[in-house]
Amino acid sequence: MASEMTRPVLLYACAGVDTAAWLEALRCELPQVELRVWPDAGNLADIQFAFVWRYPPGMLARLPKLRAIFSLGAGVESILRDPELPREVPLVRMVDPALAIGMNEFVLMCVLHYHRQMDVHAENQRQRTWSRLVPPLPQDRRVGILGLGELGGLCAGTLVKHGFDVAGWSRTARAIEGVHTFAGVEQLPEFLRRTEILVCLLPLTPSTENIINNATLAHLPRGAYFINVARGQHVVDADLIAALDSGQLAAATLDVFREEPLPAEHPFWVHRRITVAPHIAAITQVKTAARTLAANLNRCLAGDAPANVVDRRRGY
Ligand code: NDP
Ligand code: OXD
Repeated sequence: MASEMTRPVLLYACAGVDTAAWLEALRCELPQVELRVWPDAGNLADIQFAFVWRYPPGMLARLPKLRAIFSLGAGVESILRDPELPREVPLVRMVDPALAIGMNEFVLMCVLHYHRQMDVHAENQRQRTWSRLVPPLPQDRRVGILGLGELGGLCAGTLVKHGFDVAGWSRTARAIEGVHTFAGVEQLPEFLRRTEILVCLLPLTPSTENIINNATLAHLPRGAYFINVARGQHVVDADLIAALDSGQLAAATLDVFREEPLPAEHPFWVHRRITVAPHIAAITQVKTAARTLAANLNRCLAGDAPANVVDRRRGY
């Protein structure tokens, strides 16, 4: 094993997660690496790699020998907002099997919930109404996914396997077997017009912020459903509530919010047609993600470029 002097140093600077579990897993996956925990970082010039989530902005700019920044999460908009984010250092986002499994399960669960009209049955239960509704066949149910990347692409494929009529929208043209694909702003209205259950799985960028608003919601067929598992800033909250109150939307499941935790006074908590989940659609799990991080860091140590580097120009 390399001596203490020559061991590469990884700085751990993650907040809001189980740090003890992470440190144990990282020590196990990366025995050749010295692990330091912010703010107890020692000589900052020793640090070559950083693993971050909700870290203090400006911190990374103080690490002169930084070679790569690894994000604990898949969405990196908060890191990109750091005004002092080192420009030349690759920023790597989390692409991990457990995240994909979690998102796939959550989206499938929500789509099936609305497809089988469980929201209507819940309301009927409150009214003590026995009503045996006949759901459409899945091939007659049009589901649309905004974002066809690691997570959206997987969810689209799963919904196809369950027999749904699936479409997806991305920035550049994509081909996924069995999925009707649309790309670019000019094709967004056409995509929305055919979408009865809309799922948002876009990254948050200047082009996607506030994308769910009065104008876009108006393109959906009346009585559509909306599932947001991306970021709260994709949605104009007041427009979403107006669409639910007018019947343009039948119901929505929201896993992400502009402010998290969702403030106690926020109207989403008590809206009859909104289901709130506390940002749990897909959770970065220590067991698999530590291994993913280790594999990527080892690529760097072997002189290769890390996988899943964020394109700073695109913003994701
Ligand atoms: P990817 O980067 O793999 O995919 C992003 C997709 O969005 C791509 O298909 C991309 O298009 C498309 N896209 C980006 N910008 C635009 C645009 N302006 N117009 C149209 N399409 C666009 O991301 P992931 O699938 O890994 O993750 C998506 C998001 O999910 C994350 O950014 C994060 O915010 C959220 N997330 C939420 C979690 C939760 O628990 N709720 C957990 C994990 C992630 P193209 O294919 O052309 O590049
Ligand atoms: C993520 C998230 O981006 O947890 O990974 O939302």
